[in-house]
Amino acid sequence: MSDFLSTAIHAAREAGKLLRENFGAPLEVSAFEAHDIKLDLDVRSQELITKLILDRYPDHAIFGEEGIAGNQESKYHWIVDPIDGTVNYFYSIPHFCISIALRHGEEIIAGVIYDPMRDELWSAGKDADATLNDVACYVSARTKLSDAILSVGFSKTRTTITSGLPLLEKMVYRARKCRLMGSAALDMAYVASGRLDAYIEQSVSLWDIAAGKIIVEKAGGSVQVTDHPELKGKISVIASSGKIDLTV
Ligand code: LIP
Repeated sequence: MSDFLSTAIHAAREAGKLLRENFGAPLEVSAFEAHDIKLDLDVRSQELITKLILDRYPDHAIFGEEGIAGNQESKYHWIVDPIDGTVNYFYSIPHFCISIALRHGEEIIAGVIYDPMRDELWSAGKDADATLNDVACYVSARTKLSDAILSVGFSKTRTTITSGLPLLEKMVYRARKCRLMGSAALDMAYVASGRLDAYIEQSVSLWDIAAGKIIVEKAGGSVQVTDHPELKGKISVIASSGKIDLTV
């Protein structure tokens, strides 16, 4: 395993310990928004991940949900979501994760997603297969939308909820089931493990999906990422097994 991957795995597991220790405890809230919550713990988790990565690679850059650090001129950028599923975490819903990806130039070359509550760790690299807890994982083999289970995300604003509802309405009649689970990265990890057939969200950030992209692709799936037409810096994502027709 590359040292990049082992560094990301170590950092994700250490941040996972921090999140487990604080799960269910009173939390410091930095911001309450209509459809989002920011926690002080988001910052503490990213600070821990940043320290562990930059201690190993002092000349690299960190680009995370809670800010940037390190040498931003570096070709190596670590893309970090220190708690993906922060609202779930705040409400003591045990469905959240840490997502860490490494991008070299424009290419994502390593990805790690860690669910500390179930102790499930997905990883993949340019020269490493997609694995769940060190066992190879693959996207689902289902080929019919009527047999599929999909996750649809609505992100954090009225704009994205309004644009997401018609998509959900279309899919909920055609798929076996649709889910809204609140963690983009875990949704992508579940696609890579065949638990979900697809995950669709029209406005997420790079840190939500960077690790999931390489993990899904190395598990045999496909990930389409496009710039959001209206929201600057936001992206739309369709991660799927690549075996079902979603264009209904
Ligand atoms: C979350 C995403 C989720 C989206 C939420 C939020 P966060 O990321 O994983 O898919 O629907 O609005 O953006 O903010 O918990 O890291």
